[in-house]
Amino acid sequence: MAIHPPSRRIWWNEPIEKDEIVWIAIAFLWGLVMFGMMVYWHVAGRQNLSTKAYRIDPAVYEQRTEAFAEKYKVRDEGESGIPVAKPPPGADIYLLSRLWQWWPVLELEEGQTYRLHIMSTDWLHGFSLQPENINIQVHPGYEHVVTLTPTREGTYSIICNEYCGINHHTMASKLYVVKPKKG
Ligand SMILES: [Cu+2]
Repeated sequence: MAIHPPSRRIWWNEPIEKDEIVWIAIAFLWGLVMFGMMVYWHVAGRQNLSTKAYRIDPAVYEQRTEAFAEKYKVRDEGESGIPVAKPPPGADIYLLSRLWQWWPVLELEEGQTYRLHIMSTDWLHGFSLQPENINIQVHPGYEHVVTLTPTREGTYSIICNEYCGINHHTMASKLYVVKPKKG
């Protein structure tokens, strides 16, 4: 209770001021603009991906990823010992996220198109490709599929950008993009 109650008890029951109407209209119109921008960026933006997602049993996905890594393994990654898979151009490629790693490491060829599958087998993780700033929220139980064409050779970093527990900060990996071999 205020120290001095308003003199008119029903103080709010009066016409809205013109200024207030103007501000409400501006905010509403801006909201519509931003809503339209979501659609616009989805089509014309460079970061909002058109991903597809399918429900899948994590155990099945794990098996597929293991078979994929075994088939295309070219070496082991230095410190972590995670296999590096180098699939042929056009292949379906599999990446698995779990506490606290990305598995396997991928090596792709510049200018080739791949279908990238990503799934988490435990919690929510965030696929973030740096320094490109491509982000995909990785939900457990859903296989996310993105068509991807790396355009520049180099070593990219994959980090987890959804907090997923005590070792979240260690959940980092690499993506290698190499020039196609001639001949
Ligand atoms: Cu994570």
